[in-house]
Amino acid sequence: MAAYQPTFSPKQVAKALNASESSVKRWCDQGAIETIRTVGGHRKISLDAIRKFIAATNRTLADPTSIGLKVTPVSRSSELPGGNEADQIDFRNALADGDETVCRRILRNRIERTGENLSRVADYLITDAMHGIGHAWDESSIDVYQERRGCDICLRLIHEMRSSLPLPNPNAPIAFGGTFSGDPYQIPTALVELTLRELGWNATSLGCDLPVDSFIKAAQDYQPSMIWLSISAVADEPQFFTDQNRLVDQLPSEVAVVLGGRALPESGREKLQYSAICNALSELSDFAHLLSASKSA
Ligand code: B12
Repeated sequence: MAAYQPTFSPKQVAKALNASESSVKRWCDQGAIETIRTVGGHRKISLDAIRKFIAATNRTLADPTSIGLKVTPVSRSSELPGGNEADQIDFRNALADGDETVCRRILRNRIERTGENLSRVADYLITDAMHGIGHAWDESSIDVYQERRGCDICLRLIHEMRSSLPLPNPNAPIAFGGTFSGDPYQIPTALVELTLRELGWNATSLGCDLPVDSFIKAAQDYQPSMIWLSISAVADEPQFFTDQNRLVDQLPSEVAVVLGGRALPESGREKLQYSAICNALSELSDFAHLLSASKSA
């Protein structure tokens, strides 16, 4: 049996959306809001239908209490640190509150308004917010569940952006990457994939926690022009250096190896083999452009 769903009248929904009752009725009749008809022919709207309408139209619930929703108290003991622009502040707060709809709306609006590329907007909002959440977690001003929930929301948003891109051209250069064993950080490698896809690369993030042998096997299967390694956690530095060298030793010399990430060891970099170290997604874009240009020259 389907779970019980409370339903609301167009008048209640109008109040919640800060719209007129006649607009809500029109949206119902046009099919923009899924509507249930009672035996007496009255329109009834489920919570699910309201959620779908809000997500599809980038609206917000101006008055959630009018449909019986509690306004979740923001359990933060201080503001999240980060960028100062209104979009960044709103996105950070919505992410900490687990408000996926608002996060999605801010992200989409920014893409539309600025015309900036997806990975730039993602970096601007998502990276900033996750850094802020990390800081707040460290200061115990937000809970672990809020960080985990924020992470999942970001991954879904990145996935949606990736899905909105056209499929790579069959002749597109191939790239793959991920993180080594012991590195559970999913967002950075997903952002690298998005960045390269947007540049027209056939890029695949293989995810996290991959044994070096799996990287080597993937290199044989993919025959890539580029491999990226995202480094957010290094449990055992000597082992990391050994694994990184073992991987590169197995690659044909024309494969570019790109390293990046907050935990890339500062010292001992001369022991690593790489084509580029990128501190930011914009640096990766520049490098990928150079690489494509040199291949087609
Ligand atoms: C989410 C999170 C986790 C999650 C990750 C889950 C997941 N599914 O991904 C989990 C739960 C695993 C986790 C665990 C831990 N975490 Co944690 N975590 C974070 C948090 C809040 C966000 C990470 C993130 O996604 N950031 C967003 C990404 C996009 O930002 P980024 O990493 O800076 O990446 C950018 C660049 O570095 C670059 N980049 C990255 N990789 C690459 C690769 C290439 C090729 C290129 C070009 C660029 C590039 O581009 C990215 C976009 O700009 C950070 C806070 C922070 N500052 O990031 C803490 C943070 C990293 N965690 C921290 C800690 C302490 C831990 C734990 C030790 C906690 C514990 N006691 O268990 C464990 C350690 C886990 C381990 N095995 O190492 C600390 C690390 C402190 C330190 N000095 O190292 C941080 C900084 C929080 C804090 N402020 O204290 N964590």
